[in-house]
Amino acid sequence: MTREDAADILNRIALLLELKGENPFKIRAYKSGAEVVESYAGDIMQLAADNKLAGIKGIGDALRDKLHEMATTGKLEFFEKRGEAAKISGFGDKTVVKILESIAFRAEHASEFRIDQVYALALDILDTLRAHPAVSRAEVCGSFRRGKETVHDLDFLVSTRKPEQVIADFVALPQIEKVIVQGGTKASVYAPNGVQCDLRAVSSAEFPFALNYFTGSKEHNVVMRQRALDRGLSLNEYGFTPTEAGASLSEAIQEIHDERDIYRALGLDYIEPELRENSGEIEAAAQGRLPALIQLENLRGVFHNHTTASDGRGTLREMAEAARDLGLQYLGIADHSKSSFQANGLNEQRLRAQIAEIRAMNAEFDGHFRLFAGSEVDILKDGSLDFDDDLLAELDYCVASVHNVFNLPEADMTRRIIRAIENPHVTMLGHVTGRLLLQRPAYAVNIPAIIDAAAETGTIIEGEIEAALKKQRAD
Ligand code: DGT
Ligand code: CA
Ligand code: CA
Repeated sequence: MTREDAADILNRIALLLELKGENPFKIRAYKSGAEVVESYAGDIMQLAADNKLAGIKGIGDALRDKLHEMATTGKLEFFEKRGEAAKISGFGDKTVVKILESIAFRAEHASEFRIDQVYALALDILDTLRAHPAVSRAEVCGSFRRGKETVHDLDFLVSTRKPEQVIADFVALPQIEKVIVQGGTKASVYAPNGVQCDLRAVSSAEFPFALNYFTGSKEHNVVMRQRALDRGLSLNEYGFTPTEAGASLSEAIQEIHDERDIYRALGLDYIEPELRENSGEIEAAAQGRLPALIQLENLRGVFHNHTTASDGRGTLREMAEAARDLGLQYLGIADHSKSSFQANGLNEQRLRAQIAEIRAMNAEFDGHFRLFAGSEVDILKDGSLDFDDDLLAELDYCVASVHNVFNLPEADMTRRIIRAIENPHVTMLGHVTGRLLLQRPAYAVNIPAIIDAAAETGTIIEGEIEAALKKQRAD
């Protein structure tokens, strides 16, 4: 093996580590090792073979062993293993690039969690904190309380007169894997699934202010603080302090017992955490025109559901029973269509059989509950649909979704989707951006154009809109 070959392997390892989001020091060690191997004045491969690399600057112990292996065996097992996917077809191959891109995407989001992945843990720790004899109030704040789809960490807040005791008991909880830092009034720890949990302990008087501050968002806080200043109050996580201009307010601000009082003191209606993103909620609260949030009891049924006929986990009957147990009034069944073969999509014959099964089952429900027969029909590359109109007309509704050829240019993808929703049988557009939370990025699509087309054709759009628009604005 020549020194160029060896340097090349070290550089490739550095690239793979980079894509994987590894520790930058490690990456740099491989890169500078490659440089040394290329430029060293003596016969570095001979030195490596003879185990005489000690003392050469830029070549640490780990690299020394690897160079010895390469010089003596002509290969490096560590790299063969790591680079398997890359080696089979060589760099530049589309598949390998895709794999590496998805590794990089995952690495980029490695410290994020879907809210459902941390929900049970958060409530479990919260219950434990609330049961603590020295704790009077406890909440989970941050992005979790704002109901974001993904969170970086869990921010717990308690009010107590014995912060040190509560912190000590918190870090000793069985739900905690590792303590990162521990102080007199706060601690940061890791739970076994890798999610970081922060705890802050404050007094009862500070609690509403800390709750408001640590719920965020940061952008919401900035505007709240400015609004307070405009009224002669300085606002932070501990309380209101009158500025010179607000000296006359010192009595009024004694009466703050919960978050509502903070908003009231600033001339605002109470803003639900889910709305605190500085996206117009403060103006709306000032004018008394905040929207009412959807409550669980507003949910009467759902439409985008799969059964074991395609890639769902429950049978049709199990799904119907679960929906009735949840108190829903109806359930739409929309299994995949035939082009989604990876999801065991239904062909015409299987779909017709399912429609008949649904009609028969509905006869059992004596009017209190109803199944709707639908399909999640693939939008093909050109915007046509996976089933012809005759079959679509037999369905109660139709969800149209993109499941393949994600890499179209934006204009083509937009045209493709608009063509699909212009079909009068299409009731809803499924997952408009194609993203999988923390797994797959959104495809390129012109969301405002899709919204216009959907409004024109009376097509419902499934979720994701807020995230998609936010991304579009950021871009
Ligand atoms: P995350 O953890 O990235 O999912 O999102 P958050 O919102 O939970 O962020 P985190 O945990 O860093 O902080 C919790 C809250 O604390 C945040 O929503 C607002 C507040 N906060 C944190 N840092 C700052 C800051 O620099 N300025 C202001 N005004 N508020 C902050
Ligand atoms: Ca957080
Ligand atoms: Ca935090």
